[in-house]
Amino acid sequence: MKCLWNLLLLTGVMSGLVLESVSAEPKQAAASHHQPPNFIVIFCDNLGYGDIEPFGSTVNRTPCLNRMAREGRKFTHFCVTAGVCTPSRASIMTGCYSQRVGMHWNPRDGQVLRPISPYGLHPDEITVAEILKDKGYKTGMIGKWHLGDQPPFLPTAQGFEYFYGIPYSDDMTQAVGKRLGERFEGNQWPPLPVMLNDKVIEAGVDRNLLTKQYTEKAVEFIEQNQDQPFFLYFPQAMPGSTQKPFSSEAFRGKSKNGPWGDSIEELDWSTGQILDKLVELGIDQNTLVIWTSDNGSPMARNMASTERGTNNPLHGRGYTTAEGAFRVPTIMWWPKTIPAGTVCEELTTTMDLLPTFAHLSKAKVPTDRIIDGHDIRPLMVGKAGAKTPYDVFYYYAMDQLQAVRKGPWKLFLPLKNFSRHPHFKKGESSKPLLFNVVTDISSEHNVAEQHPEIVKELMILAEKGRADLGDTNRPGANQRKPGKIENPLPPTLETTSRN
Ligand SMILES: [Ca+2]
Repeated sequence: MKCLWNLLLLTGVMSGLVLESVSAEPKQAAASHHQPPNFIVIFCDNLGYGDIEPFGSTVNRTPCLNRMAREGRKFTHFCVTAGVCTPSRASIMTGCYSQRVGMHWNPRDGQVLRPISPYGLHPDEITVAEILKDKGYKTGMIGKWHLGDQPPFLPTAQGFEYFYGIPYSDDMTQAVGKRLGERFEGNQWPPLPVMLNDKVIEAGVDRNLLTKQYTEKAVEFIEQNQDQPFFLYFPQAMPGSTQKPFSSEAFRGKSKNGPWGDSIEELDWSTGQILDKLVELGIDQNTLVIWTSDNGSPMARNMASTERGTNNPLHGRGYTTAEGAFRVPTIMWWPKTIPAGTVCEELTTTMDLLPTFAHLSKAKVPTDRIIDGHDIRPLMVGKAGAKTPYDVFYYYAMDQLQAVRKGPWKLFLPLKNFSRHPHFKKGESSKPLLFNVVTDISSEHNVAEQHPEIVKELMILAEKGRADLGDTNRPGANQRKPGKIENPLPPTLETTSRN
């Protein structure tokens, strides 16, 4: 018996050795002809435009992302739809503005969901995961969800067959909740819950290990599903919203940029693990990997510093409607399909993933509702002369429309008041500011007076946006509602085991 096992093992090892070098090609060829592509979306948290080397960082070392950019395509005008987490994530999942799906603000939480919120992404919304699952994809999500921590709103209720991660932001710990007290019902917040599917499996997690553990789970998911089409949504927790981002021992204290740099260098390592695994399994030529961030970095008080991330050379901090908040560093990688070492400078957004993935997998884009994103396949593959599909793009802060972009022009609208603005202080009323965000990368030159006709055109487009998506104290004609439940319970080991 023992001999037989040894023989089997030996044969296995030998055939593995022999086949390793040649097995990649047949699998690639078979996959590309018969199977729709796999999708992997790596979505970092609060990582700024200037935080990685392909986008100009000189302090954070990112060799794997450099390679990804060398072998793939950089998108330099790729936008999210909000300067903060929850609304930005609602868009990448639904292909819609967060104002469309009611995830831009709610009376209990404000602009990002807090633990035990009765609100979440409405179960009737169709996520990209649901579209792909219906086409036979294996769908998995690893990391930070932040679209509702109650059972009807969890990833497993929104199209993901597998979920490993934290249902909200990793800075919403029990200790932080205790300090908040009554605010956001902070005193009820449980220890940070790690969930497997719809159950809490760990309460109070060591955040230093998040990137490492998430990466191991991601590699496992890819290995397990290598023979079928899969969609892996991988929203990383780091660098995130804490003062000092977390990293494992191998990275802690190793960068030239403190905890922020350490966490970014670990994210870079994590990306390398994923790309290497795809190549090793011979499925790289049938897998589209998109690497991006959910919004710009908050940046230190001294904006020349990089210790809390940087959006330079773009203007402004995360959490606002600045270019630095909305434009995120993006790389797309799909060997032999996406042209290596190229750059797309056309406006594209996270809302485009749903329609584009639907087309690539031959699924249908929902037609019973408005979807704001577009099919950007021509821009992805570098088709000659391909242009942005956007006639207009809106920059909202919660329910307030603050800016509008058309072509190279971004107009900040005149506002009587606002809670936060990238160009004006609280208490000031803002005047129209017009920037050419293509030629004036740092939004330094207001040319509103030189181009009154463009200001006028953008004001008309703003009014169109307000009528559709709403504005302060004014509902839009085509807004849908968020999900809401009665009596939400804290996600704990006890409550979720009762489900
Ligand atoms: Ca964020």
